[in-house]
Amino acid sequence: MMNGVEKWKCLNSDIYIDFDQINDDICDCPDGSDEPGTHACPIEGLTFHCANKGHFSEDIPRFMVGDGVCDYDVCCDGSDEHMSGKCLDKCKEVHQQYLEFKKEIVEDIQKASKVQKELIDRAKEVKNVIRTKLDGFILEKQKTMDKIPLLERQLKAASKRGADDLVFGKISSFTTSISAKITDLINFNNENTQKIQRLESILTDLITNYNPNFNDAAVKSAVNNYQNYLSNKQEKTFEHNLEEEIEKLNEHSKSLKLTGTTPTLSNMIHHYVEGIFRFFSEDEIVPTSSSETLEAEIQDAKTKLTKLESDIKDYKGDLTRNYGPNDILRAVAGSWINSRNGEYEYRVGLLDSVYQDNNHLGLFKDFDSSTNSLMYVNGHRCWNGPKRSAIVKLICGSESKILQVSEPEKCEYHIDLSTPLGCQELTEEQIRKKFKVDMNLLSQM
Ligand code: MAN
Repeated sequence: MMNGVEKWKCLNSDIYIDFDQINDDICDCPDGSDEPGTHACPIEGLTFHCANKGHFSEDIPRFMVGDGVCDYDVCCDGSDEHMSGKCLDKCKEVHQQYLEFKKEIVEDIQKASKVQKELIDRAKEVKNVIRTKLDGFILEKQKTMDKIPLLERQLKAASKRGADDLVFGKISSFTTSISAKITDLINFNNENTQKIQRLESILTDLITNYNPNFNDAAVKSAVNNYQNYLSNKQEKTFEHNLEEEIEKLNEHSKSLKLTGTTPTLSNMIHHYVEGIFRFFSEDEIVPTSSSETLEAEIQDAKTKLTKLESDIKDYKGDLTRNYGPNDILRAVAGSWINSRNGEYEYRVGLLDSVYQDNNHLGLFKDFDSSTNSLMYVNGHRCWNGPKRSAIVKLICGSESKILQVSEPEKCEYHIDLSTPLGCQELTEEQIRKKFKVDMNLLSQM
């Protein structure tokens, strides 16, 4: 009250103004508090309050007030243009649009959450398979690690015994010499057989052609004896495969180890003393295979170990990788979503690769929870530029489809993918933020 007249006091100063100076489009208070409904006071940070009865109230920037535009998306009651009275209150209609939008979005989320539950179950199974495989690899690695030193000790023992311990090493020179002598003997026998045949043929000629009228006692005696010889002669042939037998003996001796030595006194002492040491030694190793076999087994075990170590590293890495909430992305590995966008055909392989026609845009690297996006890197190199890469943003939708593709930087692709994977429960506040008023549906002003 000033001089008996009711006045209005500026909020942050002692200036008093008349009530009709409020919102009269003239800035009277330095803090702008007399013009909350106009943009007469260009003071940053001050907003205009739209009550939006029947919908949600909003504080809007002052520059939107009195600019001749009905900002129904934020100020559905039209109070931003109250000076001109140009904008009617449309809050009822706007709120109806909002309710329909909310219903649709909630239904989508409910549908998606059903799909998600199934995917999460599948993802758990996939993860369990990986865990089981990893456990198997770890066990196998331990077994292989234990096996290698045993094989190495066997190999050492086998090499110590060496080739000298093989029967073959001891007898091969003798068997070779016997084999040569037998061959000589066979040849000698063959020659003698031929000589006998020759003599028999001479005598056969004699007994056939002699003249019995010549009373030659020596001839008669020879003829009689030879005839006796022929009637008592037994036909025998000497069947043998001695060369083959010798060869078999050689082969067999290659796999035999010497178990005994000539029982001289010194050999016997050596044998028993060694036996006593062996009895007390835990390290006694009896090789079960030849050195060559053991070497091959060690090599195989080492190769297996390297492979197991790399598998374990990969599987452990996989288990710690970000596959989204509840590991859900594991369940969709290998799914592809294709779509033509502009001049190119885009193919998005979840947890795999992204292609633009035949251009490789990147290999899946990681999931970025903060942007709900799959990150793909290391694609084909861009001409005179970096390697191609892609960010696939998951957007809530009941169907899986590519919504849009853009290339904000050369060879860096942004793909919006609608999928149930992108859905999550939303608060009223989040739904409101997503809501856009469809001006075309509002009744004519
Ligand atoms: C191709 C496409 C484009 C890209 C150019 C770069 O035409 O991959 O997206 O921008 O190569 O040279």
